[in-house]
Amino acid sequence: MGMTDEEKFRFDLTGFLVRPAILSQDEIESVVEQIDRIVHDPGALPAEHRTVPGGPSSVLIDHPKVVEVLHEIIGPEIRMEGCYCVWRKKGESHGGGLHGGGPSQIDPIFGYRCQNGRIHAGMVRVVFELTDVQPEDGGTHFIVGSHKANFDMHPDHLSMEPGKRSPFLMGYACPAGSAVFFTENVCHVGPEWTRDTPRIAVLHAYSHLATHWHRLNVPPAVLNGLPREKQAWFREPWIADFRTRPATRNTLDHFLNSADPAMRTAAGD
Ligand SMILES: O=C(O)CCC(=O)C(=O)O
Ligand SMILES: [Fe+2]
Repeated sequence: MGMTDEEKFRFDLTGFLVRPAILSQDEIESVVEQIDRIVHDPGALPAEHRTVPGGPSSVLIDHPKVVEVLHEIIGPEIRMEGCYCVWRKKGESHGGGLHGGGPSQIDPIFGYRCQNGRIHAGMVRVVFELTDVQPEDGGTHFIVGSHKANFDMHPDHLSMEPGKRSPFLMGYACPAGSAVFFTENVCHVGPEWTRDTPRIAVLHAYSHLATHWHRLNVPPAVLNGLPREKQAWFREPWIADFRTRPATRNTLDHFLNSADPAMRTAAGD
């Protein structure tokens, strides 16, 4: 259980990590079918499945092969704070070019540290690739090591033009159903997709239980349609309630045993 020493070494060195093929063929197919409908025919879906992480895609919220990594790189108490899916056609990109990296890691939301043999990352994204990906296809790319850079990203390393790319820019090859973890502070890009068939992926953001960067954008119908143990991943961002003796800890178990709504301020309030 947990990360191997090699995975820890790799994540600390580069700022990202691929866990290949963690999803079953059935899981891949049902999430791909849901995203196809979300993008092309949302009316065919029940309201609680019309965005991720509802319906079949809810399997990704607390996938054990993801949670065990997040516990080692963020900490024991974590929450999920955002997600979206992509159906990216040839020529489309995430937009905005290479972003992140450098001294902005000082912000505790993104902060990356390693001390006493433990990684403490701030926000971590997980990309669930639902098709096979080769580096030249245009999956997420990273300027490796930039999550620990002490100087601003140098413009010479920010080009995505072929022939002018940084030698430190790295993508990945992985089979459908893989999870790609990266610290939000590593300089990264969602490049132009180059393949004829689309990039189909779900992107989650996870944080320490005490922080919250993205305003919740999951529609109330989707959140309310999740089983309680999955709603718990969207619980309010606090650690302890000192009005009780002993203080109440905002653990998953506490949420499951209480009547707290997942979030008091769901999108659209
Ligand atoms: O589209 C991608 O591959 C990367 C997306 C991205 O940069 C982000 O979600 O922060
Ligand atoms: Fe990004």
